[in-house]
Amino acid sequence: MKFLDEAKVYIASGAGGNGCIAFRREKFIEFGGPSGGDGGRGGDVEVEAVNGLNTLIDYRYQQHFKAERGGNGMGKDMHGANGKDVVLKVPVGTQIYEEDGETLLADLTHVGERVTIAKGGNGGFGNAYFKSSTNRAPRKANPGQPGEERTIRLRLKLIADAGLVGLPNAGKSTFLAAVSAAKPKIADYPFTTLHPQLGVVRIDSNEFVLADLPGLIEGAHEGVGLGDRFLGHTERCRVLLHLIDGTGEDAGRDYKTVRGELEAYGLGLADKPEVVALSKADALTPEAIAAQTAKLKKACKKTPLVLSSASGQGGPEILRALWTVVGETRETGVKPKASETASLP
Ligand SMILES: Nc1nc2c(ncn2[C@@H]2O[C@H](COP(=O)(O)OP(=O)(O)OP(=O)(O)O)[C@@H](O)[C@H]2O)c(=O)[nH]1
Ligand SMILES: [Mg+2]
Repeated sequence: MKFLDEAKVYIASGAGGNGCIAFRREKFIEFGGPSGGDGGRGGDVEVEAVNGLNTLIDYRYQQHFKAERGGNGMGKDMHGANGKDVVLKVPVGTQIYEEDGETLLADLTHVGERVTIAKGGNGGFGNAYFKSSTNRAPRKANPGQPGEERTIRLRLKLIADAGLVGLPNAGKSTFLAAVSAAKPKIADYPFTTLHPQLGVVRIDSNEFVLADLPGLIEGAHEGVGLGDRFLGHTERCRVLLHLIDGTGEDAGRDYKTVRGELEAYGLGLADKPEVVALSKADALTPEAIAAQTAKLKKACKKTPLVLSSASGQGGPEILRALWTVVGETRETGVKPKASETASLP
């Protein structure tokens, strides 16, 4: 399935049906009186978060959604039918913005959450409504009210508990593949991963969701490489797993490059709890591991874990370290802060 995390959609709710002017005319019924029914209500446009979706790709192909118009009222006191609602199904984690891309209208974070973003117009009253003791034959009916039209932007921010960051080729996808059932593309060239991918990880009978993200390079915040647009997906993560390729020249420098990008992105990414690990340990001699670990320790000011996705070394320790943070925030119910200021390009 193709991945798309931003979409612009035009929506319109249904107009209300018109009220009707009619009089009851029947043999032997002298003063039948007004009998024009009311118009039906126009359909709403709603957005619902559903299970089993993880992309907004559907909204690349269909970008216009119109709810049905309410039916007009009719004679014999017949009420017009209400217009059908339109429901846009989106993945959990979708935020709805105004057209400007800055004003947040809604943030759908649970399955089944639904918001109405355009209300249908009310139907007009038929002349039966206007009858009174002084006006027994009103020739008046209301037109239905118009629906709302607007353009909205949908922006998906995946809901993962932990996010993988690092330079391209650091072994992020390999780690995700090793610890979950996800099958990300893995290859020894940079930017193998072009969009985020999720995997469910199990450790000591606990479960959490880990997201693999495209690699970051120096200048990503200015658009170099794939830029930092996918970093938005880590905004909701509770913890980041930062992998540094042990076979690189200087693990400390590589660490700082990625940290620099996290800081440049802002929105609190740099303040999130972080687990740091030196990857590809199986390809290194013990001396090289010691040297790289020392450099890394100096840069990140804590002792990095050592990982080899090939041999499995260090995997469980990393997952436990991640779970310590994820489990804690889950218990205390601390919700990762969803940014309200993020803007679409
Ligand atoms: N020897 C060894 N090689 C590894 C290990 N982990 C990853 N690699 C290799 O490193 C290369 C890059 O791995 P990926 O998992 O695609 O790296 P990535 O960080 O996802 O890279 P991008 O998606 O491009 O950002 C692949 O050729 C992997 O086989 C490891 O633990 N040991
Ligand atoms: Mg990858």
